[in-house]
Amino acid sequence: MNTAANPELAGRPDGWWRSAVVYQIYPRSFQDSNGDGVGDIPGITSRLEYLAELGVDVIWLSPVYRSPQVDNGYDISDYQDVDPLFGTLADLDALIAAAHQRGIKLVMDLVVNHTSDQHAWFAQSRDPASAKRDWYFWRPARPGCEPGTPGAEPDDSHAAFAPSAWTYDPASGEYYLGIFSPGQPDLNWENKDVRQAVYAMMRWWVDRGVDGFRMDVINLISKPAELTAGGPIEPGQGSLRRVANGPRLDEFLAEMNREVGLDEHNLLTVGEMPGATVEVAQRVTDPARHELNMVFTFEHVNLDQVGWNKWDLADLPLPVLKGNLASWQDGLAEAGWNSLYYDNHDQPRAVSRFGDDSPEHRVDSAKTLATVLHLHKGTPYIYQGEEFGMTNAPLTRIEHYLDVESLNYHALATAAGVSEEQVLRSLAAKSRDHARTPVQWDATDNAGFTTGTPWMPVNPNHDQINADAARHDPDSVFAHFQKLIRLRHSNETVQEGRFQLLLPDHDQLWTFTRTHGDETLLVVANCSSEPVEIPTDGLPRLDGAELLLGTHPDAAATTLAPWESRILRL
Ligand code: TEU
Repeated sequence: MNTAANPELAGRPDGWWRSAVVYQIYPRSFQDSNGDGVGDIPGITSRLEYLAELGVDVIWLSPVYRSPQVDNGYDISDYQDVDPLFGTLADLDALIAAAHQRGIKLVMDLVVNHTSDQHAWFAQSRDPASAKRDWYFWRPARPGCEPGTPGAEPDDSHAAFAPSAWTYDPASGEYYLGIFSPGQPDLNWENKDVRQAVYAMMRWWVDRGVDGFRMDVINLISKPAELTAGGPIEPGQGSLRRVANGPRLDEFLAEMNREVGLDEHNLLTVGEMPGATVEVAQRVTDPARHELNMVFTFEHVNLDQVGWNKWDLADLPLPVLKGNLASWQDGLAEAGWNSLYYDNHDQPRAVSRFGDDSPEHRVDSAKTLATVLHLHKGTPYIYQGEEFGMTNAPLTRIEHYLDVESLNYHALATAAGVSEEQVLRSLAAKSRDHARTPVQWDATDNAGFTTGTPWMPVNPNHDQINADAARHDPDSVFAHFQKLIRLRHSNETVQEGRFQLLLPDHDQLWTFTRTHGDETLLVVANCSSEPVEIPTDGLPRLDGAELLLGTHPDAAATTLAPWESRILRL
């Protein structure tokens, strides 16, 4: 049941991930090594020195498995091979070894809520007589409807990236479930052979030396009774929310932990959980339950939308954002653990979204946003390019977009009569494509990303904003991230201190304390583009406080400059 002894495992002491900083790589956009315009694994290996210089402990590698790339690798057709687009298994082994040599761990993305429709399991499942039929969700047409005709889908659920969650298969006359897209059929976790096949695959990766798993939409694996009961489905308005946090979620996660030896081998485990509440996270991350180390909440990245529709834009007042993070800090204060992030491959760039990406304020706002996030309790995640303040891209026409989610939204919304202008406004604010422009390594034509034609154009601002410039500037966003990472590594209060939000209703200041033993740290951050007087009410006395890290030179001033932040020891 457990993995073979692996000498690499020696490097994972109990709870090591509590003081770690993780760096997410989206391989397609990180570094190309062979001139085909797509980032690849040898490209990542060639940049390890950069990551070591930044000081991160762990790489989370977005999917490099074999895939038809319907959703850029989140549709896997072979879990135990590397897609030729990204290199070979040998390249991946070499990356893991080279990372380990530098003391950097590597966590794989695990996408097991669904496979690709090109996976061998699904190919077999298309045959109603196959034992694999039950590995996916197959259902007849809606009673009284002609199979395959419009409106005959088993229910009205939309897929995240397609009009319907049900795809008709003419050969068997039935529909299969794919809550993301037709190319991503959902696995049936009720079937224990499915679960055992997933665990065996995970053990194979652990034996190969990986240090953990980031688990894609893992809170969707236990489907609601209306789906698992097997009979006809009540037609109704479907949403991702309905399939989240199902009845057997904790049971499946505990079983996976046991069968793969996740805790036994001190692997880092983080579950991506859209629709998870802090109560779900309390259960899942309670160490006594042996499920996962931490989860990615979506609450804070869904605050600038109306309801469940990310394209329906809403203003986000600072008290709402900081209050939400504080509620997770409080909720997981006793047991459990937080993950901390603003950015990933699905989100617009933090400095454009929560900061001010104008030339005047970009650097300071990127630094101050980082100060705030990295001083919360939990494991911080940095998304490639965030460490030197990459911004959203100037995507103004539908032709500029490549992502399946954006294109599907554009098609559906315009067909439903939403104006082109409004659709483009939503896309410009929220498209996942902002995160996926190539990393801006330098000021040359293709930003040092490729010698060929990049699969997605580089952001034209790479002449100003790039890693090379940031590394050579002691006042850069990059230098600030380095200091924040060093502070986390060296200071126990940053790692373990109790969090308390101060001035919760202040519209511009994000202030809180972290307390551990005798030490109290105070963070005061001006999250606005205007100067702000530091209030005397509601904050501890600042005289005599020691500045651990600040964004501006005059750290004694009683007025904070726009986007100025200070970390003080009281
Ligand atoms: O994302 C899960 C998820 O909920 C997203 O689809 C999210 O709703 C959307 O991106 C917000 O705009 C994960 C992966 O991170 C994402 O890249 C995949 O497309 C998705 O699962 C399916 O595997």
